Amino acid sequence: MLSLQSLHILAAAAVFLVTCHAEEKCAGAPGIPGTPGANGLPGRDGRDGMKGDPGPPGPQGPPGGMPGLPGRDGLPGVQGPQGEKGNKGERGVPGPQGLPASFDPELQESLQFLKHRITRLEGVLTLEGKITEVGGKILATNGKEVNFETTLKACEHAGGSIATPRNKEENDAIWDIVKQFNRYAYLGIRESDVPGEFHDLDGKPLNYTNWRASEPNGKGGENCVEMYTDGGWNDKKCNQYRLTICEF
Ligand code: MAN
Ligand code: CA
Repeated sequence: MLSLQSLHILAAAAVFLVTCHAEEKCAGAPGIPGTPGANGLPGRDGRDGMKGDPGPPGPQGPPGGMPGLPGRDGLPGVQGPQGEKGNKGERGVPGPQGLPASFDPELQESLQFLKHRITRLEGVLTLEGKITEVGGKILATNGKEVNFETTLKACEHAGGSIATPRNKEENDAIWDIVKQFNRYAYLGIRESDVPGEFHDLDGKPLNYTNWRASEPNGKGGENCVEMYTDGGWNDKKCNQYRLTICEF
């Protein structure tokens, strides 16, 4: 097989012969190429490569070594219960002296506005049959029938108290509600420690009564008072279900 060098020589000769063929004088044959030079010295080191990934953790050491350093703190725990209420602070310094209410036009205007508005609201509620105004009192029912204790609680919860007639006008206004619902209602009256003697819920004797004929007749066994649908009163046990009527 021919070496690479011999091929070069042959190629050069062929070119010569072809070019020479057309000319009158032919040049001599080219010399044989010299042998390749020796290898150069090795180049300088390249730049450092990128840092490699950390290797896998090594095997666990033998037991019996020193304990390691404490770990980092854990996550915070859930919030604790609210602490006890603190003591009341000291009273602040009094504010600047204001005008007497009657000389304060702004206050007077606010009062007029509120009065007018309340009057109109009362008109709507009266028209709808939700309230009855009698003297300075407002009477109202929720239409529910419950025992005496529950009536007291319901009225108190609403910011009022159980209806207590102090005169004929008030008795008639309560009677209107009793008739409208056709249900008896407990009144704010209870038997005192003296059987047959009845007081208001403040323990004061009554200035007005409207007992039905032969009432009260419970003789200590009927400690509450109900209004019949004829407007008259009967002493009655306190565990009956009666129409809730409150006064405000
Ligand atoms: C029942 C009870 C009494 C009441 C009489 C009236 O016995 O309601 O409180 O006095 O009826 O007849
Ligand atoms: Ca009775």
